[in-house]
Amino acid sequence: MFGGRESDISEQPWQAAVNVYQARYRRHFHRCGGILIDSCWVLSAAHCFEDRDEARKLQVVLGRTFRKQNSTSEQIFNVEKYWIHEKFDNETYDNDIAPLSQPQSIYHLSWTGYVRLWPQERCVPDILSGRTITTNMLCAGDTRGLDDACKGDSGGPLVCQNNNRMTLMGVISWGDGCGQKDKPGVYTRVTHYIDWIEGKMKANPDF
Ligand code: 4AZ
Repeated sequence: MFGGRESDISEQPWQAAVNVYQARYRRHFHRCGGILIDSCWVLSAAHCFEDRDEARKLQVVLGRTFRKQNSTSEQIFNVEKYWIHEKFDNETYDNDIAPLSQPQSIYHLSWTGYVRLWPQERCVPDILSGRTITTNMLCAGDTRGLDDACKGDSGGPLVCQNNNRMTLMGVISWGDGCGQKDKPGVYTRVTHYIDWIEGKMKANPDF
């Protein structure tokens, strides 16, 4: 994260961390963020799993406020299976979304940046070093360059308060550096994937 303020996990209970086991060091390492969206389902970003890690090496941690600090409220789950979006494009990060199933039984970085959604007309390649921006992406940031997502946050949530409910709008995906003035972070536009995610969940009802 860049800027932001510290927030306790009880304020953002859907925040998850995804860790990967590294045999060489015989322990898990933080890979990405994640979002608990249903009792056995966590959403993350597809680019977090580009090297096609085996699902059994993945671990999801819920209930932890600090990535490297155990907490009495934490729950650690194994991952049974995960799905990288079929159309994930590893050049542009289009369709950067991946649901993980059966978190059952690390690290959590919870923060509340005051980032705002950027109008789509300002979410253009010009402000992001010419990189492609597709309609499956949305920009959010703080125009002063104070608060932003950064390395290790990918897969984590962008939530908005809507009619008194917190609504998941984005999955942290990429950016041109972190916390630069007038440069927003780029997020996967979750509303474009509701049917796709529900399809995965319905096709795998045992989770
Ligand atoms: C990253 O490397 C990353 N400022 C995520 C978000 C942003 C930059 C980098 C946005 O995971």
